[in-house]
Amino acid sequence: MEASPAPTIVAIATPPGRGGVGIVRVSGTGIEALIEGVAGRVPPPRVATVATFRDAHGAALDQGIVLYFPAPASYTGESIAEFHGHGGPSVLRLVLARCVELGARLAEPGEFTRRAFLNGKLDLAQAESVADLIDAATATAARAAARSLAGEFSREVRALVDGLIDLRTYTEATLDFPEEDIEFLRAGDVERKLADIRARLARVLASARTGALLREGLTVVLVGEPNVGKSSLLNALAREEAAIVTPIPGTTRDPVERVVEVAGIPLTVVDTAGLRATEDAVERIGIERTWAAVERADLVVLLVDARAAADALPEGDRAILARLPAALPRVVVHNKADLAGMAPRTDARADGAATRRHVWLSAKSGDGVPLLEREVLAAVGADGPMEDAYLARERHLAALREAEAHLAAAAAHLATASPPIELFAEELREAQQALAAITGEFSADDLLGAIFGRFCIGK
Ligand SMILES: Nc1nc2c(ncn2[C@@H]2O[C@H](COP(=O)(O)OP(=O)(O)OP(=O)(O)O)[C@@H](O)[C@H]2O)c(=O)[nH]1
Ligand SMILES: [Mg+2]
Repeated sequence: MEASPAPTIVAIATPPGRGGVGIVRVSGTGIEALIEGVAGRVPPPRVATVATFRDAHGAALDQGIVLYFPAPASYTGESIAEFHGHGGPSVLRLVLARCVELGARLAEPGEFTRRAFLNGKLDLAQAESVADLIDAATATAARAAARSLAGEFSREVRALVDGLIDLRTYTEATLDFPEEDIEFLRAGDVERKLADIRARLARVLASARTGALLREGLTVVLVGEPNVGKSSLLNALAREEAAIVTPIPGTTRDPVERVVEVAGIPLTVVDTAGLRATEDAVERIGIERTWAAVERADLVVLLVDARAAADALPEGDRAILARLPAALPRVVVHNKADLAGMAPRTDARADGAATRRHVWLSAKSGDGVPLLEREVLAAVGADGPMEDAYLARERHLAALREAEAHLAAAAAHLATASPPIELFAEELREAQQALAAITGEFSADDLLGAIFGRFCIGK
């Protein structure tokens, strides 16, 4: 895809700081002279070979191992050399400088992986999963990224694309025989095939949605009137005394947050100032910050006192619920269940057209907190199996949703009395294009820049 041979690039591939081993990595065409310049000679392909790394005057810089992967059997598809030396920042910089002296230029973030993509070693979704694996916040997220890297997500997407190509080929043949088109579609079982593809797409989307949660995590904001136990609940979830707890209403002023892992998903839990009308200027600022925290919430937990009437929430709490953005998922926690003499439990209540989940628990003793964790995941649709999640990105979800919309439109065309075949075919084409963008078959340069620019250097 790139016209003239790309320049040789070099980077320190191990993290900055001191370590047992440090690696300088070089990729390009014709890098043999560079290897000779650093290590004295070119080692046999893929054999770890001990060498002394030397500067231009022959003085030793380090002693280590050199590895040579001739094109195309390498990570980037170009020839690669790796100099494994001692992991000190100064010595690695000397080896790096020697490579630059011998004609390499410093790699940009993600440039090795970008070349792997451009040379067809990885598709775009796999390339993205390289960065996601490195950045994975939890073990579950790392496993999901490894699955995407191994190509499981890409295979699913490609299977969908293949199904669509089949359907399009058939439909477009129909366009050549306009008189018989309806019969043609019926004979080809087009309706059932389309339904199959849509069902399959729905499954991929569900796995990808869970995967996006694994990658991005969720922000859960605790709100409620003063003294209901918000700070106690944060501490129970975080299993540490993160926020100050006192019997004095209005204790918390600044939001306090902790990241806790629930079922592999990183949850950022935010404890906030209790909501009430107040003359205290400091408390008022705290309350403003509570509402600011709500703006970035993926889910709100409203705490109420379990001793208040359970079926009708108190006026103040109903006002808080009414002020939350309508689409924001919420769970109501009836805290201090111990004082109300109630056992931990959950319940669902009608909330307009939707249902609202309620949990009775004791933040002080921790009884019932696991019930809340489960309800939080269910409220955002993250209670599905994690084993088949793909570590998807927002970009992938958007593409899958776009494809879903085009296929829904295609199905609607097909269901009419005389289906407009051209419009039907066009929807299929657009659905295919949206899906193909995931694996990078149609991708603009600026998209590639945005994706690879966020990688670490040396990857
Ligand atoms: N018995 C019992 N006491 C609780 C429970 N949860 C909180 N408390 C007590 O209730 C009081 C207030 O708790 P906090 O966690 O500070 O309440 P808050 O909602 O953060 O209060 P503000 O920061 O003032 O808005 C403290 O004395 C807690 O020990 C509970 O589940 N059971
Ligand atoms: Mg508090």
